[in-house]
Amino acid sequence: LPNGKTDISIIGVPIDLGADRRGVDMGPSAIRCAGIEQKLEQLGYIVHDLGDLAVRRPAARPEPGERLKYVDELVRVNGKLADKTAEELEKGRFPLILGGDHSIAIGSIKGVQRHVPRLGVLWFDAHCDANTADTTPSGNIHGMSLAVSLGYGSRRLLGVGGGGKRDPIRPEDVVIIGARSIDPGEKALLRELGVRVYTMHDIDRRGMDQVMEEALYRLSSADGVHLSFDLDGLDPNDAPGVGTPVIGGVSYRESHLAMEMLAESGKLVSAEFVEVNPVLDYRNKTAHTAVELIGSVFGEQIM
Ligand code: Z70
Ligand code: MN
Ligand code: MN
Ligand code: MN
Repeated sequence: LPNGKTDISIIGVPIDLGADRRGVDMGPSAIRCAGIEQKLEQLGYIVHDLGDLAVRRPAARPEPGERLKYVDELVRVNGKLADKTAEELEKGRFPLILGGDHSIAIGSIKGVQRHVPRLGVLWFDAHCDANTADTTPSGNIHGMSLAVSLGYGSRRLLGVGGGGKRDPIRPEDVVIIGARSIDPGEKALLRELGVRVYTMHDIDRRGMDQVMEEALYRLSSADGVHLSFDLDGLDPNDAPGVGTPVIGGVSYRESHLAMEMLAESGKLVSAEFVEVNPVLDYRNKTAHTAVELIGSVFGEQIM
């Protein structure tokens, strides 16, 4: 059991404003339909489904060229998520957050940081989400969440969850796995900070087992690890229901191995699964895959 806990709190965040594309707001429903509660109960956990955070849909579309689209509502919802995440940890429960787009990592990580002074982050993604308002090609805040957690980005986003009171995540406590679509500004920032990015090149060359072994070794200096799992890290053949499919991704098998190794590490304190888009899916396949991966994260083994 991760961190010896027996109770899991599911928090849904049905938001797509950070992606500025409809569909991922239905991610929490899709993952519930795919049987997350039954899966976790079969594994022996006590599951508390807290339902979904309330999200308001702004009536106005962003101006063309806007660099922080829907920032007001995203700041508000992420503040609520930080509080809720911290509250569940306070009760001794494991927070399992269902997105929603990847901007929700801003709030979840801030909330976990209140309880884990030196938090490590395992960021599984085709992208690096390390843009700022100055480098973003899209204005979409889901492409900025990791930068914010590292202490880079707009004042508004950095202030989520009483931002200033906690140090940002240290660059040496972050690993990215599965990257294959990185913008020039992201590359520059990640290189400057020395964040370890395990690209598809590394996975093909060395195998997922070696990559994960090294990644977990790097994270072992942290007090605990937060898993931020963007389903688009997987190959689109295995996970077609995502907002931004990128060819040449991590396989179903490799991703399971990664989650099994993460479970064995015993370092996990919190997790989120994001960017599931049932509108683009085939028979809820991506949400079912998410549930299988969550099983592995919580200790499910083949035998
Ligand atoms: C691009 C941007 C992104 C997810 C797309 C894409 C970011 N780097 N993240 N899908 N999950 O607009 O910043
Ligand atoms: Mn992402
Ligand atoms: Mn992504
Ligand atoms: Mn499994």
